[in-house]
Formats: sequence, C-alpha cells, structure tokens
Amino acid sequence: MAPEEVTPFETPKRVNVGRRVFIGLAALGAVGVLVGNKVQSFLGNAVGSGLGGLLPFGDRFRIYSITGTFPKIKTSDYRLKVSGLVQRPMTFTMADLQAMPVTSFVKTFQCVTGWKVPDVHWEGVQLSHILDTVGVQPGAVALSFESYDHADSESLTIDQAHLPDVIVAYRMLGAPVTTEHGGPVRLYVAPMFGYKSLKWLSAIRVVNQVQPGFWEYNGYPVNGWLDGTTGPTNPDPNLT
Ligand SMILES: Nc1nc2c(c(=O)[nH]1)N[C@H]1C(S)=C(S)[C@@H](COP(=O)(O)O)O[C@H]1N2
Ligand SMILES: [Mo]
Repeated sequence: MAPEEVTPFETPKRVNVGRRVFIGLAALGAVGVLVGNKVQSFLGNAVGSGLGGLLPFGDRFRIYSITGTFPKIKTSDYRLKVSGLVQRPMTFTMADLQAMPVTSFVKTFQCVTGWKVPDVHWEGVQLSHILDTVGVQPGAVALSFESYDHADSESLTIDQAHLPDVIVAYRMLGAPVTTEHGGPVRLYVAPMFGYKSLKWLSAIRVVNQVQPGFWEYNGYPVNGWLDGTTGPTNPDPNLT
C-alpha cells in the first residue's frame, strides 16, 4: 500500500451520444462480444438494435470488450491506484485487497440490453472499505473508474460507492475473476446494470463532480439502477 502520486485521469473518448452512433460502433466491431469461447461478431448489431434479449444464448454471460481484446494482467502485477480527493493516495496489490475484509453474495447479473445471469456468486472488498482506507476529503462528490483497457471508464457518486453491494471483485462464479470477465479485478455494482461493472479495474479517482463514462457517452443512463428509476442518490436532476 505504497503512497502514490496523483496522476492525471483520462477522459472518455467523446463520441456522439445516442443509439445511432452506438449501432455504428458495434457494426464496426468496436464492441467485441463473446459467448462462451465463440466470437459472435453479429451480436454487436443485435445488441445495438435492442434484440440482445431475444438471442438464444440462455442464462449465460456475454463477454464484452470495447476494444475487442482482453488486457492480460498477471495477478502478481496487478495494481489498483486510488487518488484524487483523498487523504492518503495509495496503490493496492492483490495481496493488499485480499487482506481486507471479504464481502460475498449471490445476485442476478443484468445487462441493459436484456440478457441476465441468475445466481452469480461474487467475492471481493466493499468499495466503501477502500474509501475508508484512503480517507475521502471534504468536497468529494463522485468516483471515476479507469480500466487497463484504456477504453472503458465509469462513474459513481460517493453515496452510490458506499452501498454495501458495490464491490471491487476478485472472485466471480466461484473462482478468481477470469481475464475475459475483467480479472484479476473488476468492479461489481450490484444494484445497477452491467455496464457500470467496469472490467480490468486499474484506477479510482475521487473527484468533485460526476464524469460520465464510456457507456454514458454512448447513450446509457449515468445512474444505471436496475429498477429503471433515477435512484435516491441522483446528484443532478438533468442526469437520468
Ligand atoms: N472494461 C470493460 N468493462 C466492461 C465492459 C467493456 O466492454 N469493457 N462492458 C460492460 C457491459 S455493457 C457489461 S453488460 C458487462 C459484461 O460483463 P462480462 O463481459 O463479464 O459478461 O461488463 C461491463 N464492463
Ligand atoms: Mo451491458
């Protein structure tokens, strides 16, 4: 848990918001989707046109990657940088995370396009515990998350980040999180749709305003509550 310098944070690629552009990205293969071990390149189109839930893959994960590749990170090389509006910027190794109190639960994973996987077992550290460890400064409003893929990004408000079922996960489906699923460490935001659960988590920055992430720039709600509401902790009525 070495103290770490605060480094500038990448902003997401600014592409036009809206379904039309999202379909364009998918059609170009910019969003890679795998089912099991088979590449389903056509699925990008189906997802973009809202047919994701009708496709015949049953209760199985679709493996998503904006870049079409999976960053391969050895567990021993894994680092999670936490910086920004914190008392003690820190970098955590996997051993550091595993030494923290363990939280585990079983939930249904739901992608906003309609597919879901029931009874998924998750294990990791509550994000709130990590925030307590680094100490959140007054004036902190939100968290920005960055991925080893240098493409995906996400955000949560401070209140959302303190929910007990928002975890930094290192186990999923009864085993260490696989590379395809975002291992060694991914975010799991249980009360929200799958796109909030950023894979290959590399950095968390505590910031003074919500910075929408990749999927939000492509048309998904900033607050991705599973029940479709804007949620109790929506910081800004203009954000859905
Ligand atoms: N880095 C990264 N994280 C990501 C994505 C992605 O493309 N890249 N896709 C998101 C979406 S839309 C969903 S539904 C879930 C899918 O998780 P899975 O790939 O483990 O099935 O990951 C989320 N996290
Ligand atoms: Mo998704």
